[in-house]
Amino acid sequence: MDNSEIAQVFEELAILSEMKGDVVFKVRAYQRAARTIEQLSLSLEKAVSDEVDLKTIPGVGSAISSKIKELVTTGKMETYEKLASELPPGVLTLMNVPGIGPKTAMLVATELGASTVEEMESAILAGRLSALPRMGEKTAENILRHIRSLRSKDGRTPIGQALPIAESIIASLREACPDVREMEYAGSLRRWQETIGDIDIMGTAHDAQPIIDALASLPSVQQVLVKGPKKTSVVVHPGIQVDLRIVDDDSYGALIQYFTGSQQHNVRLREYAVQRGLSLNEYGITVLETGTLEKFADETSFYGRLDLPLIPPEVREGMWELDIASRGDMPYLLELSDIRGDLHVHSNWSDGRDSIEDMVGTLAAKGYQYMALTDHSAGLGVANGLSIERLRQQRTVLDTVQQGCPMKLFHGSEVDIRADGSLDYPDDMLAELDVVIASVHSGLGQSSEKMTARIINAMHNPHVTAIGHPTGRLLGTRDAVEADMEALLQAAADTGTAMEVNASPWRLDLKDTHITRARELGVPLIINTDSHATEEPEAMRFGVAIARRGWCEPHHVLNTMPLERFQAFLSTPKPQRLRVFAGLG
Ligand code: DGT
Ligand code: CA
Ligand code: CA
Ligand code: ZN
Repeated sequence: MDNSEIAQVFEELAILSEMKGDVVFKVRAYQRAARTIEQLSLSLEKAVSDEVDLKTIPGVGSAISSKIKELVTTGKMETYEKLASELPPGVLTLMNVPGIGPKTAMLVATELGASTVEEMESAILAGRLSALPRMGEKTAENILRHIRSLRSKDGRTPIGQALPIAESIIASLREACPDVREMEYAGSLRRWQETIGDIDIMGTAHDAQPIIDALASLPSVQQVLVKGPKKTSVVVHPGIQVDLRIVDDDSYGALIQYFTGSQQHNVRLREYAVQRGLSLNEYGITVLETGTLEKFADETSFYGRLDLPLIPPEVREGMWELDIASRGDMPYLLELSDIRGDLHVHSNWSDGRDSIEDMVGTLAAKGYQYMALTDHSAGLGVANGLSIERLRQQRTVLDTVQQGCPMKLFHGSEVDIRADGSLDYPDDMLAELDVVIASVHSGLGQSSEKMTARIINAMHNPHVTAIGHPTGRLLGTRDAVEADMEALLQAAADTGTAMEVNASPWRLDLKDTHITRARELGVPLIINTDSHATEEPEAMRFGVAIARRGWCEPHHVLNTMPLERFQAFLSTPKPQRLRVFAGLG
């Protein structure tokens, strides 16, 4: 147990003791001990084993000294355990809400029986808090406001918003504290879940305090919720909670593993470990027989200790990943570097912001072998869709851009699937195009029967390469259309139509579970960014991650094909082109 862990225990002891209603000097003594221990340069563990008199340390009297000895030698502290067991469960959790001090947390836990923030919220909404003495309507409202400010509208933030925030925080902390060694985001963000409850950041450094301080003083921080010696929680603009933890290098593997979760994955992994006589926690792996705690500097060695390969974070959902990994069957999941092209790209010829030249330049710089320019069809008269005349004109422009461009440029269109299932360009026009992405953009409220038939009808068109953003959802803004996904995927397999994984983080459409099913049915998947500006091709990483969550390997994804094979795929008539996709012809 290192000094910071000991300090943490005293920090919590102070809170518990205050809740219990202990005399103030006792509470202060624990707080002071926590701070002193954190600053200490000598290791308390070593000091105890060398029988150094701890009372020589400023702020450490005989009571604190014996508590430290107890903690270091037994790993436990009776006073702490006793206090924690006397107090209602969850009181420390409730204090994560700003404005909730120890007294209120106790009151809420005992009088309202709430042990989680959610339970507290429902109790307040039911008017049970304002009914308590010394509380009242105003306090209740304030607490509710604080709970809400901890969350965004529906309680979760789309990954497209959360990820850049996390990345910029990490970059700022690294810049402010050159002492930072490892630092990365964990939790749902590292698993690339489509929405994020809060941002968890883990790191290692010789000295945690400057990093904790640096986070608190970032301009985007609205509120500091908790500030301990090794961890802190803050709220950053626009109301997203960030939890930061710093440990020593040799514990990082266990830490990042624990806080990457998912909780369900960790529960399963713990069961798996116990069967092997091992117990897991955020500090390491304990051999049950001897009580020895083994530490792990990285996740590979952590999983390795359990005779498992490193399980990719994207599939740590407590589903079947442990069975697969323990059988030695963990597949190589698709990576960003496997992607060879982007086949849904707009320019300022329709509703894009940037020119064809700029979009092509950006994609070529990524090292892609091919791309498809797919501006909108004219149909709705919105999005500045291209008339047949302009579409043909665009082709000649693209031919010119192709000169001297190292990347193959396919001419395509994102053609609208009309309400009746017909397409927005006649077949002879579609036949002139290399790539046709067919998408639904209007009449989104149709019944499931109508919508399913409408999309399947488009799949039967021999020129339709893929269905674009198949469910039409916008994360947190617009629900998916009603449609029978199983029927759509089956029809895609039957007709040889690809299904798009739209990588825009506001769409992620198809989503992970659909991707799994599509893969099982042999439906070709195609990961596109639907870019409308030169910064958007960057979104490919979201598409790849969501495909990894669906256990995609490169051979499940069309645009991992080298150019020649992709061209062979396009030039083979549907549905026989599936044989090219399957590597059979
Ligand atoms: P979120 O923030 O709701 O999007 O989801 P997560 O997965 O990021 O959850 P979070 O931030 O509460 O905790 C991060 C990880 O830490 C979580 O995936 C697993 C681990 N963890 C946290 N609390 C517990 C716990 O009480 N039990 C277990 N087994 N794991 C926990
Ligand atoms: Ca989280
Ligand atoms: Ca968290
Ligand atoms: Zn579209």
